[in-house]
Amino acid sequence: MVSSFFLVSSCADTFRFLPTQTDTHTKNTKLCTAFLLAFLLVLPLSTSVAAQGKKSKKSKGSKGSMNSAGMMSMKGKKGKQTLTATGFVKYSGYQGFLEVSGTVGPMTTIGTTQSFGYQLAGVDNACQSGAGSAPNSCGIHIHVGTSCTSKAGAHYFTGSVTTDPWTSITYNTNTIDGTSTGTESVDTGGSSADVSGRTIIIHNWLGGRIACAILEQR
Ligand SMILES: [Cu+2]
Repeated sequence: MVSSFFLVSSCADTFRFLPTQTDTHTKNTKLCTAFLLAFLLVLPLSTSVAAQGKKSKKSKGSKGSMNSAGMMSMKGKKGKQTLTATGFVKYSGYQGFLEVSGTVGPMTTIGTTQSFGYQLAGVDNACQSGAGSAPNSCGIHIHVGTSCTSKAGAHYFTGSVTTDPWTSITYNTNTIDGTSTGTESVDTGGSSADVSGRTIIIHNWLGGRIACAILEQR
């Protein structure tokens, strides 16, 4: 490129002598005119080729990222639906004083196993060392029901899971402030779509149902 510009500038010099043309000058001028024309033709061509090269590289890159982004959003919708239950209300018909608040989730599903953390407040202080001997004592479960204004029905499990996987899923209360945090993994036999919209039920130490919230994608 540098040598081309050098040639162009030396050609320009030959044009300076145009008024006093000699044979050599005429020859040089013709050669230079041809060269300049060729140079002027080649320069825009080469720059446009280079620009096209850049363009195609760019479009390839953006196509790739669009594809991977598309796949990620598909994954988000299909395989890894994340559910959360929050805004707990007293279980329908529960007359006790316990008012549970907090969150169960994010809940993710791999295969038919739901994994989730929970951060709760206002749970039963009697659950400080975990569950007692009563059925569902200090339990934290998905139930089949889909509303917190009516009864939630039985524990949720389906398909290849034929015995209740929820009987051992319990919380421990921190007696200082009545909170409870933890993580659980439960094979319910169902997909994330199967558990979406169902109820999360919190039980007290006696096994009674005290609080309810709906599992939703938020
Ligand atoms: Cu339950």
